Amino acid sequence: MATDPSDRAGRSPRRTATVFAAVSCTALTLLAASCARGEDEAAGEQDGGDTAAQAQVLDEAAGSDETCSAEQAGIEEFDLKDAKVGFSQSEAESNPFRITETASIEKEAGKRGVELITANAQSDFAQQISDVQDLMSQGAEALIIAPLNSDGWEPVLAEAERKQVPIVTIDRQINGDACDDYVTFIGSDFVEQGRRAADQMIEALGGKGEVAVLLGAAGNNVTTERTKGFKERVEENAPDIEIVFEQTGEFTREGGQSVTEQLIQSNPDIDGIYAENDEMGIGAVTALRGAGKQPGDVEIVTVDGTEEAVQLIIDGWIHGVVESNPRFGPLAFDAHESFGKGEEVPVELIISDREYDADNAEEELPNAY
Ligand code: GYE
Repeated sequence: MATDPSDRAGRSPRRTATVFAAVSCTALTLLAASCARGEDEAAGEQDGGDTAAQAQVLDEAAGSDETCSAEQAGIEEFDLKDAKVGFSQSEAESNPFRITETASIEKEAGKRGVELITANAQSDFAQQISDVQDLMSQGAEALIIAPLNSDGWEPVLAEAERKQVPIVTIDRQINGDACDDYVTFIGSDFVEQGRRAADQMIEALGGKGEVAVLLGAAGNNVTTERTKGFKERVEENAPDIEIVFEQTGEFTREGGQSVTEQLIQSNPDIDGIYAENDEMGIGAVTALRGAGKQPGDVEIVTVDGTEEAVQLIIDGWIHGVVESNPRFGPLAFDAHESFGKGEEVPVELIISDREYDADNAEEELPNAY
């Protein structure tokens, strides 16, 4: 595809995402998440893969029209099969989102016979920077990074450029120049997740009441965007819902619990809690239980889709959950494989997320993680 050499992230029509998906389905046969895979549906867990209902699915109408190729990025083409891949995980693997994400990357590397080296920064950003530098010193030729923070990546980006190591970021964004600094970002539309959480809250409260927001950790685009989408939608569609409390629970269960304990002190009659991930929502339920509240006294809406949160919908404690699917292995390796072959990869690959509520929680529980 002809691109303007002055524009390293060459523009191409929307169909690029479709091309990427088509390549994934035909050439790469390996568990392309973007395919309608009837034949895989039954296979599912048996071969260690995800069922069709669990796998990530690309939202082809979303994402960027820009693409990145090895040529545009100034990186030599490579065969992913022979490459050593480094994976840097951001947060501790106590959150099922992180456990499932790491397992998905490891499983996919195993399926493809690709050598994988990994590190976990345990929510310490300085640690993550040195983790990724270590992965490169250990010979990683391609990187998959789940960034803790969105800013502050300059030392890693400079070294990756010097060593010609392509970077695929998953689940949070690295702020930088697409194609110059990283090949692609794969993740959800977080503003849309916030809007959908707001829709659930508005429905749960009949459009009226006082709501608290348990914010995610600061310093990343996920928290900012989940907050923005939620607030905008409430403002637009539910003028009688007031957001009266906002505090970070750091995306952890303990954080969600302790912030909710404070919330109950200052606002004992709170009507709703929007927790920006399931772990904080589960912590909120523990706090509410401790305060003698009953299921349904406070309407809770969360984001992620963990088994425990979906079970809490069945138990009546959580009203609804917007999914954020962490099974990035297939798409992340597809992206590196295509890039290595010299193909154009969209600089943003947006996945579509499901939603859980009382109507489907029981039936969908097996798809939760
Ligand atoms: O929702 C949360 C985790 O970045 C999308 O981070 C991810 C979020 C996820 O702590 O559970």
